[in-house]
Amino acid sequence: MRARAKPSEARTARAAAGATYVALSGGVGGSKLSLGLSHILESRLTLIVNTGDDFEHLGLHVSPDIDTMLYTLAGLVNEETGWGRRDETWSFMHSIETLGGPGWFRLGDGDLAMHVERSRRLRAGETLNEICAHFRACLGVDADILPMSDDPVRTLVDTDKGTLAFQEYFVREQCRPRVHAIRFEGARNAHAQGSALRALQEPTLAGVIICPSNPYLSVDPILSVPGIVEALRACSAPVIAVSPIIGGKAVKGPTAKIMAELGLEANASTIATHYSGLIDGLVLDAKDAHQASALGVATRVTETLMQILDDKVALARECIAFCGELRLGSAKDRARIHDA
Ligand code: FO1
Repeated sequence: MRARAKPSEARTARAAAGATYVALSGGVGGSKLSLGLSHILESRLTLIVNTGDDFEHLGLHVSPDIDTMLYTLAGLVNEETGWGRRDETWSFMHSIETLGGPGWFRLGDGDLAMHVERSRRLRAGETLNEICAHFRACLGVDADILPMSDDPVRTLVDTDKGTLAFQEYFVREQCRPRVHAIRFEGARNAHAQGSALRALQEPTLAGVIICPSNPYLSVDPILSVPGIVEALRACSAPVIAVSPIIGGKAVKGPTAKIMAELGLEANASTIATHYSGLIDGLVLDAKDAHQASALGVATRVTETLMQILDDKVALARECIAFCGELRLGSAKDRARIHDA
């Protein structure tokens, strides 16, 4: 458990203004819980989203995790893939492949508009965050969606096939190469999103939730931006994480495979160790209940598999309740220390 102070003014502010929450998220997995949270919290939710997967493709700036979040919260996402738009058409991809262009990264016709417009605005001098706020307003999304930084941070994967940019590893190579290390180029000189740091300092902040995104590929890039870890450690509210591992497996994606390749056991204990010093609590799946007492951090056991909207909202409720329990616990601890 991390050490931090929780001033009583924070409790008063939360009660008066309505509790706010911050969530850290990558793409598909994290956006599911974010959707559940947004159903309950609406504009009281701020999402700090990974941009380590961003890249330039066909001359366009593509921000996959931001777009997955926008589409998911706007009700536009392709439910089958978890990314891209539903009811998409693919004329552009067919045409570009006919011309001998790259077909490995699929940009649907509707989705293409997002990348063209984002790239046009970036060239005109707008920041990634300003553009994201504009798209959010256009799509009617209440929750605040913040790129972790406006500066370029790029996830690089060192593999047995050499160093690959994230999308080369993830999409082009289908996560097949063996991973030796993961790096975040540009992180050291990046500035954390100012509004993200402010959201973490709000006296109304009632909890921070690290979504069940891949800790190594999707959450670590956010944590690599200077100032984010410090703000999490200093914030007055509990920080919790939801384990992305259920019964030794990842729901989707390469989390368990990467853990094995990095010499780590794919279980809740490894996740707790990964986030140790940062989190006050870990949410585990019922399948992993037997591990709960040995993790050295407060735990909440529940169903974490999110298949339908009800599952996403139910897990979001559990996270919010867990944050409440941890706030209460620390208030009691303080009272005990005070009484002693
Ligand atoms: N994922 C794929 O597996 N194949 C694709 O062709 C692909 C295209 C794509 C286009 C836009 C976008 O916003 C996301 C896209 N994704 C694709 C998903 C993306 O690569 C990953 O989900 C994230 O980067 C990992 O969080």
